[in-house]
Amino acid sequence: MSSIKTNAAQLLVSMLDELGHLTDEPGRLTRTFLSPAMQRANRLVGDCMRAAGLQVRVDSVGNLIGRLESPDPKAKTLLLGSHLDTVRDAGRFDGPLGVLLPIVALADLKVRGVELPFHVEVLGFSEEEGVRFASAYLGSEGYTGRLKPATLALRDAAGISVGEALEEFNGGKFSLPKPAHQRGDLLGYVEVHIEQGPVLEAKKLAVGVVSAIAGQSRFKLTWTGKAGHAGTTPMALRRDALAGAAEFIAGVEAIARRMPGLVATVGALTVSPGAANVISGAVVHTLDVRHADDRRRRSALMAIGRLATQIAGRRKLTRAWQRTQENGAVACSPSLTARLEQSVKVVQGKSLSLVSGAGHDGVVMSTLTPVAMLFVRCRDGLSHHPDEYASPKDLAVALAVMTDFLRGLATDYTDEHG
Ligand code: HGY
Ligand code: MN
Ligand code: MN
Repeated sequence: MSSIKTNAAQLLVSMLDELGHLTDEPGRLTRTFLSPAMQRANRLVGDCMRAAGLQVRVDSVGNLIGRLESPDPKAKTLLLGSHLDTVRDAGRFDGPLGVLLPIVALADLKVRGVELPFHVEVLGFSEEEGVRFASAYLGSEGYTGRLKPATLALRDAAGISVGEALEEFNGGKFSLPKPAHQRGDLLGYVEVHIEQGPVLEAKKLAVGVVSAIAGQSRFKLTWTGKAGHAGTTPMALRRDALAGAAEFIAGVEAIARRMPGLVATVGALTVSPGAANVISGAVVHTLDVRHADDRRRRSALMAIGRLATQIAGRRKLTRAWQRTQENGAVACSPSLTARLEQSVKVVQGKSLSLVSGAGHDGVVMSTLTPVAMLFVRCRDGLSHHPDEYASPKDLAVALAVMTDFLRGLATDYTDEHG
């Protein structure tokens, strides 16, 4: 690896480390939509973008956008990026890697005197994980003009709606944004992301390319029974919301275990009134269901719906479903991916194509332009955890792939556009 590459990788590692300290929750890494830590992250990464020669702005949905203009004002634009928000108690790579790596790669090309014939925008999306409002992709939906009025009504734990949060962020008024670009102006969107799975590690590869991103459905379920005295209410007379939810959650897991390729998760649950000696009257929990094949995901959702109806009937509970997210599986662009694959082969000798079980901003960006993703090996496939880790050596490989990809795309572009 050339010395610039190693220095560049070391610079990337130090930027990731520094960004990894910007949190809303002391003692662990948590950055959520429009939070103070997110705004500090935008300032820090914005400074890195400026240092690399990019013009920096923040849009009305809180996305950080760094633009590097080509000498040709009529040139198309290549989009690179990922998200700057995190899950709760997160690792420092999921998201930020895909924002910081392109910045370092562009700075590296600048040091080498390489000027790209197309414009480049590096995007730091303001909300991909869906932690604060249980609805993911608010940033990329804003950037692509796909933020829906219904999304503005979603409320966080403090009862603040998306719309109110955006009004406050924009000095009192907010209107749904239009797409940041027209489809014809774009070359595509490329996202670098840790794999968040075990495949690259098992294959002893530093990087791989993504063929498709699994579809996902997310819900908020509310079970309502009847609170009562834990000591005096006979078991046969109870309408215990928590017992019903627990039976449902175990049933969902059994359905997922039976269907290959299906994953289903209940990650957050609240009980009310929430006292040791009170039978729970209401439970609210999330449900996240994913599969690479939309038909299989939908048939799993039917089975899960039937299970809920059966449990609610037998236990005399009511249940309400609120769908907070629905994304079909997305195939990555064959041509952009082939270009990326070529660079992987140049740097790593061989490539590997894999499906992403995790969702990514590429799902939403695919509605505006062709997408491609580069996956980077992460230790034990661990993510959404503070021990998430990608080695400097693998980051150097990913950086070399990105710079080779940009140069290769520049050659293709010049051949095509003169
Ligand atoms: O949940 C996901 O798949 C991603 O990490 N947002
Ligand atoms: Mn994530
Ligand atoms: Mn991510």
